[in-house]
Parts: sequence; structure tokens; C-alpha cells
Amino acid sequence: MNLYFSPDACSLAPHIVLRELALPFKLIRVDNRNKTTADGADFLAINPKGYVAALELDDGQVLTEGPAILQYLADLKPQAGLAPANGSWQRSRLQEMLNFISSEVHGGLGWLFNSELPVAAQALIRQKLFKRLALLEGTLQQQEYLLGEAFSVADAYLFTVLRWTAGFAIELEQWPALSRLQARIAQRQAVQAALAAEAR
Ligand SMILES: N[C@@H](CCC(=O)N[C@@H](CS)C(=O)NCC(=O)O)C(=O)O
Repeated sequence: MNLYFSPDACSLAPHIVLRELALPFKLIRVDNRNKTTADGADFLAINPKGYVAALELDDGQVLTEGPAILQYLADLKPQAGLAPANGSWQRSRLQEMLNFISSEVHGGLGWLFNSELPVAAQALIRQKLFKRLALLEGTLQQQEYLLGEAFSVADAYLFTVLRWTAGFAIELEQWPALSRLQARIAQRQAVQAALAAEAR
């Protein structure tokens, strides 16, 4: 498998999961500005959407969209418990959470990267995002991880997008449980290995 990634982008979540599962993979860096890969290929020919993450399987098929990639990977090693069994009620809960992170947190923070966004729009986006983070804070005050007491692919995804808050002067400490989750996940060996590999 090949994982197309950009350092510190949302592709960090599947990267962490690949390492958590100890699956064999090749990491291929994408220059998101000119849409070329580190080995000189046209990234748009690999993923016409032009964004990471993209997972290329050994048979050449390419899977995109973080929540789909995360679940695909978790299902390759169900015994690792990074996603509840397909078809179960708890799996629907995972999908609910992945969708929430994708549209409400990733989506919200994603807008803030746009330097042309008017200040008033930025303020509205921040206000909405903070409401979403407060909801997650409520969940995490009751349990260690997003789905309960065990780490799942949803935690890898939330960890990845919350790392961006620092760049927008959003102090995560105002949500103590979220901040604790972030610190706990940062300790994981797979997370540290993924961050080190992306920094190379
Ligand atoms: N809907 C996609 C969004 C992926 C996405 O936002 N990728 C960003 C990095 S976090 C990117 O590569 N953006 C470059 C671009 O859109 O040109 C997903 O959830 O995987």
C-alpha cells in the first residue's frame, strides 16, 4: 500500500493508523501546491480530487476520504480493535463520530487556513467550531476516548485536526478533557513514529 501524504495534514490520521496496525506501507509525500509527488508523478493522475490523504492499494485502486480510509485500514486487522465490527451499532457510533470530526471540526478548522477569509467570517467559524469542541469536551469528561475506554481511529483523526489549533492561537487548554486526550495520544509510539517520519 502507498499512503500519499503532506506533512501535518489530515493524512496524518491514516498514517498513525497504519503504524498502530503495523501494516506494511510506503509513504509518498505530495507537494500540495503544485500537485506533484516526491517521486515526480502527477498527483492529480493518482487522485483527481487533488488532496491528501489517498491510499493506493496493491492492486492499483485508490481510496480517498479520511473516514473511509480509516475504516478500511481498521478492518484489515479487526483484532486490533481500532474500529467496532462492521454492521454493529457501535460501528454506526464510530461513523457518527468520524462524520462529526470531518464536517464540524476538520471542516471548520480547514476554513481558517484560508488567509483571504474576512475577519467577520473567521469569527463566525471560530464561534461554531468552539461549540463543537465543547460537545466533544462533554463526551470526554465522561470517558477516556471518543468511543469509550479504548483508542480508536476516531481518536487518531481528532488528534490530527486538533494539532492545527495551535496555528490559529486557539488554546486547547480551555477544554481540559480534550487537551488531556491530545496529550495522551501524543505519547503513543505510533504517533511519535508517524510525526518523526513526516518531519524527515
Ligand atoms: N474530504 C477530504 C478532505 C481532505 C483535505 O482537506 N485534505 C487537505 C489536507 S488536510 C489537502 O490536501 N488540501 C489540498 C487541496 O485541497 O488542494 C477528506 O476528508 O479526506
